Amino acid sequence: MIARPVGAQVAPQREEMRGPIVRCPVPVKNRRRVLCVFPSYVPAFGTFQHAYRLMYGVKAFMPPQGLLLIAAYMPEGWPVRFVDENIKPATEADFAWADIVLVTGMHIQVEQIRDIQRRARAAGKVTVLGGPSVSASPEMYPDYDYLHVGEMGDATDAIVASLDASVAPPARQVVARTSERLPLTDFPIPAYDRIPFGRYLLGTMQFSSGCPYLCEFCDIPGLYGRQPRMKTPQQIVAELDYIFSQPNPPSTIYFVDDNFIGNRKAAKEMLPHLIEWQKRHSYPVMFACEATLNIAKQTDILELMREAAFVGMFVGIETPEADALDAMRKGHNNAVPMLDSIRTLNRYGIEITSGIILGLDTDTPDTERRLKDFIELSNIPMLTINLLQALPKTPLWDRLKQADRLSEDEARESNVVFLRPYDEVVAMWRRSIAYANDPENLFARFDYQVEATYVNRKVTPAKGKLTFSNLRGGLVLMWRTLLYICLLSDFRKPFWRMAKHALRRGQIDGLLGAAFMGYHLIHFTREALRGDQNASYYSAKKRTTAMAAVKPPAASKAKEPAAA
Ligand code: B12
Ligand code: SF4
Repeated sequence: MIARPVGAQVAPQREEMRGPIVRCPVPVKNRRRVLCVFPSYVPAFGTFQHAYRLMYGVKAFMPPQGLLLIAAYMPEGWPVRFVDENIKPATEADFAWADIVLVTGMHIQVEQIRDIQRRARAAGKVTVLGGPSVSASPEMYPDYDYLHVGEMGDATDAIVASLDASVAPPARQVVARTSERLPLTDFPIPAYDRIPFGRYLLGTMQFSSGCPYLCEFCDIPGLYGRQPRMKTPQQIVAELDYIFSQPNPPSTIYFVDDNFIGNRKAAKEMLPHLIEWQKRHSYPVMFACEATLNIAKQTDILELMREAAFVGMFVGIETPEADALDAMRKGHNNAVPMLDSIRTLNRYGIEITSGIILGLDTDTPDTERRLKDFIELSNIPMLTINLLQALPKTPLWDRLKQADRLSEDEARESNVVFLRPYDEVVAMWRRSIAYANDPENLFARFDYQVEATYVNRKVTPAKGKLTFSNLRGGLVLMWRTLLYICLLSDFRKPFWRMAKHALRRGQIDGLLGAAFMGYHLIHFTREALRGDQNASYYSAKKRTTAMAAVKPPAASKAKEPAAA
């Protein structure tokens, strides 16, 4: 998409803002052209595909931090091209240009990851795969030439050294495992100059890596460690400066850390720097993050987050049932009564998005009713309700394997053999998403947020956001909301009810957020209920729509995977 040697065509002042450039320290002798390709997402509750039509130019959810970091880390003089296939597929010309093809991705993107390898191989290029999927399960990718297992570190340097020596595909697959991680304090500023921010719904940044907890189903502690490692506040400020020196910088930035308060002290020390930066620039951006629900006990941190303009948080609530939380080793969600925690977060202007898992061993015939009660009482507008899936290298996987409860049947929605009958569990999932995303229920919960959350947000100066791209984006979103929701949709009535309330209270940001989230959730749920989407976005079940976002170039059509 963007073909320029690292740093060469960046305006001088932008390059200065990037500060001292950290790169791979391996001394290289050759010039290698590097093509970074990010695979397309599988449509999910949390990727907002349907809502893009309401927005100006948006084609993808968030820029991929991991691959942007790797792009920035490449040795000086190695030109980098960056393609996010959610925006535009890598073309034959891209593959022909490259000496090396770097790919990343999650398990759910497995088909797309393999497809990129096939296209690169057809062009005769050497392929390298890193990221969370291969780090957890290298055996899933026998066809890649190099596998990078783990975070950036000694394995990355070893691969760079090999590629400098030769770009011929090695006779046997090379698996490089990071044993010494590069400290986050030594991370380069991700290659934000390679991406068209205007095509993304949100921007991304990373402050920390790792999570101290050990929830049974989660592979984060195994992949990223239990001792959270942090960037310095100065790095964060420098990244913000760099992002805001790019064309069309984002109006919301999502911190990709698994748990923003993995190290509370560090978060508390960093936040004043964010606030100071926001004040200095008249608050051009809002923030969102992921954190554990026990953040509700840290009201000093929440106050700082409010002041820094944090407006959204993804919280892995997983289940409202206390015994189920204990069983999955997520007892920390019970630290404060759940509904109190949610209200506390709302009081600081933070709207919660909640992950929910069905199909747990602790589920009973009462689980569905309890979930619906929880949805009604918590008034959380957006819930990503998924079926339990066992990820490789998790305690859950080990337990189920021992009990012979892992299924390889690709026709199923999950690889877990549930304790309750499979059809009942899937039917419960269907009824639950239908209930949660019924337009009346959904917009009633957004309506509740107007008083409970939106009015509690910091009132920030309009000046910081008055840019041409923000104005254009806002006007287009308003116009398309009017057209596609207020006039053409069958859910215009409940939407209008909420919209009038929000307008009366001057909560335009909240209103527009509800419009695009609601639009996606309602449409996505209808597709899921028709059977076009599956219940566990981790599962291997063949999806008809998964590959629709990427149309490979005509000549390589023959290489589309069977799932397409
Ligand atoms: C942000 C995020 C998202 C974003 C994606 C944004 C994006 N464009 O990347 C969104 C919200 C879309 C998302 C959705 C989902 N996500 Co998610 N997500 C994350 C999260 C929190 C942060 C990702 C990130 O930026 N990390 C920071 C970067 C720096 O880390 P990294 O990517 O691992 O990169 C490092 C190394 O891996 C390596 N590296 C990475 N790429 C490459 C490439 C090469 C060539 C090399 C050499 C090295 C290398 O270097 C980097 C620096 O150390 C992670 C958790 C996590 N800690 O990473 C989960 C995570 C990636 N998601 C996960 C899951 C399961 C999902 C969902 C399936 C959840 C769901 N049930 O709906 C959906 C699926 C989306 C879809 N339908 O396609 C899992 C993946 C499990 C796995 N092993 O594959 C993770 C690990 C969390 C978890 N355990 O639950 N997610
Ligand atoms: S708190 Fe979240 S990131 Fe940490 S182990 Fe549990 S599920 Fe994983």
